[in-house]
Amino acid sequence: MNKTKQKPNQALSSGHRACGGCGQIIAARLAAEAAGPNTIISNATGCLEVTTTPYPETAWGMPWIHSLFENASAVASGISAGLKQKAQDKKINVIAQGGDGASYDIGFGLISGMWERGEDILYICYDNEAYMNTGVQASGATPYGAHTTTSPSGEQSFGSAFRKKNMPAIAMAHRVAYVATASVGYPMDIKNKIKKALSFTGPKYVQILVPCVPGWGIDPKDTIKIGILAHQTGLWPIFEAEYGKITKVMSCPKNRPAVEEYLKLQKRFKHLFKSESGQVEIKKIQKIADENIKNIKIL
Ligand SMILES: Cc1ncc(C[n+]2csc(CCOP(=O)(O)OP(=O)(O)O)c2C)c(N)n1
Ligand SMILES: [Mg+2]
Repeated sequence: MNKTKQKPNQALSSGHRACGGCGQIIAARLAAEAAGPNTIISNATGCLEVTTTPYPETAWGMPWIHSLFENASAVASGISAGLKQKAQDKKINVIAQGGDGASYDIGFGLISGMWERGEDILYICYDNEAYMNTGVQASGATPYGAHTTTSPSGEQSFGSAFRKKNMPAIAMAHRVAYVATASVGYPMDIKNKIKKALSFTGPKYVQILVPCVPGWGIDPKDTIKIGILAHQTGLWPIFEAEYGKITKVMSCPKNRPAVEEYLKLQKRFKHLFKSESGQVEIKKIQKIADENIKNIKIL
């Protein structure tokens, strides 16, 4: 255990229990730093909560609350209402955050309600594409072909048979003031987008792709590289939208790397490289990347 005392004003300090190379903890620190000290965070249950707040310790240097897996957005709504009641001069940012399971699945209804009510809250989804904290079960964000413990690869299966749900598009359909996607592969982009999001009044949604070392079966040194490849291949489009309309897109290189370059670094896709029928599945994944590029007009 790291017994170093937390430095004052450190948004998210070292000494937490996240894995070496964890994409989520890197992204969460960048987001907390960008938000600054006048911020209250409501965190869903998940790896981020478990690794940063083993009772009675905390790695957070700012007001932070955890209640349940599903209700980070409802707790944030309560905080926001309380702040309004106090009518203070200082602007306090309210952030609700959680993993993809908390955001795409179990907390989805409460997030949708928060957006409908136009709450002045930034929701951040740290998307590691499965329920990692409880042992890598598939979520609505799990991509096609990925092996998880509930979509195992084997003789009868090539991993997840379902495509990743398009949550940023769902946020846009709610006419959320600002929607952005980001990847831990581009750290400064995360900081800029969090700052920009907080400059809007009303609901904001930022989804950050965060590779998970044990869940994706990756080398910890490859987290950033994989975060970049997700974008460059076209599998993870990075863009911004305001009030339901796309305003900015991060362009991909002219010669996009093939999806194999991304897939081959991850054990969750290794079954696809073992047979000819696996190659057919890889072609389907390439098609998903090509469709993303076409739909979002990245090039
Ligand atoms: C109502 C309820 N159901 C299930 C759980 C068990 N549970 C805690 S965290 C978690 C998975 C979290 O997954 P995700 O939101 O993607 O975050 P990650 O751990 O991947 O960062 C589950 C299933 C719970 N705490 N509460
Ligand atoms: Mg997850």
